[in-house]
Amino acid sequence: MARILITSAIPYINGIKHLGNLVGSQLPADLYARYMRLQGNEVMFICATDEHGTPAELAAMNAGIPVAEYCAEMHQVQKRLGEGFRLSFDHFGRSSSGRNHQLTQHFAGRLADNGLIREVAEKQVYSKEDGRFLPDRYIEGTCPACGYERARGDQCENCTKQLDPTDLIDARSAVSGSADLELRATKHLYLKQSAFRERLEDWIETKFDWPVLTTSIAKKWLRDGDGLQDRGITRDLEWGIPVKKGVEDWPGMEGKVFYVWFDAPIEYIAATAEWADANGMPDSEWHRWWRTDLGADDVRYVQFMGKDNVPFHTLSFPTTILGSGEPWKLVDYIKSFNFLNYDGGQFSTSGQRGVFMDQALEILPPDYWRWWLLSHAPENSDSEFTWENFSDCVNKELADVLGNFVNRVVKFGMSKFGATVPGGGEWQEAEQFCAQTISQLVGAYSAHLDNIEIRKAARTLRAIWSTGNEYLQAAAPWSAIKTDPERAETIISFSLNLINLYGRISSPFIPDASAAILASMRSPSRAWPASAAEEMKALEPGHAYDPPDVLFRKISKEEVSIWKNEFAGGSKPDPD
Ligand code: B3M
Ligand code: ZN
Repeated sequence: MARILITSAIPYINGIKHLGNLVGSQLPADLYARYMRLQGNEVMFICATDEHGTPAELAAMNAGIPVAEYCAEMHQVQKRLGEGFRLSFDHFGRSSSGRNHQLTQHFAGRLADNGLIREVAEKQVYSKEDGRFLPDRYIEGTCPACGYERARGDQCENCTKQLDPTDLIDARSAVSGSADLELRATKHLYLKQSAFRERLEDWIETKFDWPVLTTSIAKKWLRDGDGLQDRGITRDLEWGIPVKKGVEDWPGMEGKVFYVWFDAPIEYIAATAEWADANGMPDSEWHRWWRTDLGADDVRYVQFMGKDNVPFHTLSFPTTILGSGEPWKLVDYIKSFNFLNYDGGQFSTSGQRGVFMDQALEILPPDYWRWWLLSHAPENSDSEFTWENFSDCVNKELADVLGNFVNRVVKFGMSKFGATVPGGGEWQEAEQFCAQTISQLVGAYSAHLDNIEIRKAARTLRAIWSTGNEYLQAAAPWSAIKTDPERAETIISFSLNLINLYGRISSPFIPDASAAILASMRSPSRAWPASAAEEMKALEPGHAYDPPDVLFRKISKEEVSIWKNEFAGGSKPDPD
């Protein structure tokens, strides 16, 4: 069996994520991790919170609490919500961990030793009252283009114009409000990404099996003259990983921290070390996932992320890895996603437009969301959430097709034959045909999951469920029982086995309903069926089962109109 390392892009700490964020990395990564485990592979599934950078400091400032406290709290909140959606991480770490400090400083030291970091002298805004350099986002003033009075030093939120801090009229510190600002000379570290252009190009060229979305973004950045510029990897912030060369101080870099995008991907490695620490394991346990000289040479590493994160994972992070000159594991496959829109616009965190993870779980169980989101994953283009589409999908596919099948078969079976699988006679043409169709579909379903083609996998699973319904409708045990009770037994026995199969193969999409099905069928195994045809005889005559609770309820028109209103958001839609 194979060893699969899976990472999801690590969500920013500054607030609860919306469903668009969820379907862009964590949820599809979970689908894949669950499937790979069912297949009997050894899986390491890693995620974390991304805790550094100006957004974290600003969010803490708004909340009026120290940033370390804010991050600790929000980490717990995000961890709990992940559990609520049944995200089966082996570890959900924190980019502010000691492990990440140590590894980030280690990588920076290696890159410096290998001549891949240069120091650049710059002039930067310094606030005398705050006693610190201010990052661009910490400077506020009037936009020279539109007159908006709260424009930031990097961009005007009102007219979207990109700005330099010196463009602002009446510039002041966003920390203290002080206008006592001056330009001072300072130094920053730059990572010489450009030195890796050819190596990265050659590497991407070999990835002919990657999604076009991933390679097209990577190639665009490699081609564009300014795409692969050397990048500043230090910032003037208090919260972050102090700039050090390994364990040594870095002269001239006092008071500076690494740029959040430098340390965030390193957290994939650090979180695996955190996992080993949390379980009292030695370093060798995480090394065997990450160091090709220490056991990771047979690991397949798959990353999941939104399209906006692709350049950092195809160019910057590989530069860190390759530039270290050490045998760290490089990614083997990158699955990226377009954006999910919300009801005719965009999700907006600041405008509270759309459904956020906490709200979603307050109104419906996780399987409802998982099924809709995954079956509409924005793989080949952006996709859109509407309440009508969501409720239609849940009502038809989960309640009518899957839920109703289980319900009808169990109800009828229990009332006629009691709580055990009936005997019946030989399979007839209807069973042969259904079994054959389902075997083929399960094969296709499995192939789509292997290829991480999520919509195709969902479509095929839906077809597997429908095939059962069509079979039951045509076989009509409720008619057969009147003239040929043994025939009715055969049909119910076959159908109970179908239910059992559904429980086995549906769990990557809908883990709770699958667990409920398997528990009620007292299923002898939870693993992926080696052969679907064999599986259709797994529950033998006389095998006892229990009636499951209602698996899915329907969503009413009234609920749709209430929720539509409730989640429409207060302010104008803006992209974030
Ligand atoms: N936190 C951006 C995002 O959540 C960023 C991902 C980091 S992955 C190393 O989309
Ligand atoms: Zn403006």
